[in-house]
Amino acid sequence: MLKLYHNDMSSCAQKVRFVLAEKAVEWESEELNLRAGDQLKPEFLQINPKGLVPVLEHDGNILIESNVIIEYLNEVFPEPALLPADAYGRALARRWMKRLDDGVHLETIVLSFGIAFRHQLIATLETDEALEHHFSSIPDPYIQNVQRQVVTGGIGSPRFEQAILVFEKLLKELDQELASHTWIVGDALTLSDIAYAPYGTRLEHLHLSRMWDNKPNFARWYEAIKETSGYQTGLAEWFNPNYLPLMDKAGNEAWPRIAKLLAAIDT
Ligand SMILES: N[C@@H](CCC(=O)N[C@@H](CS)C(=O)NCC(=O)O)C(=O)O
Repeated sequence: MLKLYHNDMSSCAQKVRFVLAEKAVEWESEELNLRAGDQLKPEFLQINPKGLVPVLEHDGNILIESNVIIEYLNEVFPEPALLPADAYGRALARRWMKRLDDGVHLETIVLSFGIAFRHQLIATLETDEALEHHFSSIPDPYIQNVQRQVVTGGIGSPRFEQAILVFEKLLKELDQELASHTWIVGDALTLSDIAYAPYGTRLEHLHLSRMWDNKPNFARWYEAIKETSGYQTGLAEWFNPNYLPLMDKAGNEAWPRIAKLLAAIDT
């Protein structure tokens, strides 16, 4: 039995659903409402004390961490292979995936909450006390810290600047990498492409695809990955129509500040 605890718009859950779709495996869905705090309820904290999705349950074993989960799925369901046949290729794919855990994902939280999700939290929780209660119930101190800064300060928060810097550097490097091959580590789709797809998507949903107007190779890669059936089944079919207009509108409003930050990086 394969059961996924997930959320429709969660970037880490998106990559797991993408892999499940590529592998054409059946799975049972247990969806959590993250804005309602389902992930912080005692019954879920018993499953993942970090209070985060995705969680995969397979034959009685619990797995957390999306990159670990997709590697596991790739081993347990070997067809189609989603890592290169050679050890060096696999090392390259893992290096790119590690980078997500080393900071990119945290910066995505900064962008998403700083631009858009803060509005949902502020509207739902209403008072400073309720917001503080929300922050202090987040088990991971890093996430607690970034949420506190950017939910409160929004795009004016100094923490926001760092996120733009990290993404601009990442997109430039990916653009360079993709100049010489179709996918991130060669000419076949791998877990590294699948792991990065949700981050391009998050930027697009936040009206930030303008960040790759000057990065043609990344733009080509992103359009190609959106065409895959795994993307359609694992991501697009789950997009939440209640989130998209807010993300788009708030992202559009944030653009002048972001454009200024980007111009400062380039000079
Ligand atoms: N490193 C973890 C990160 C998981 C994570 O941050 N999950 C987010 C959704 S993408 C979450 O559950 N957030 C809960 C919240 O927003 O409170 C992974 O790769 O699985």
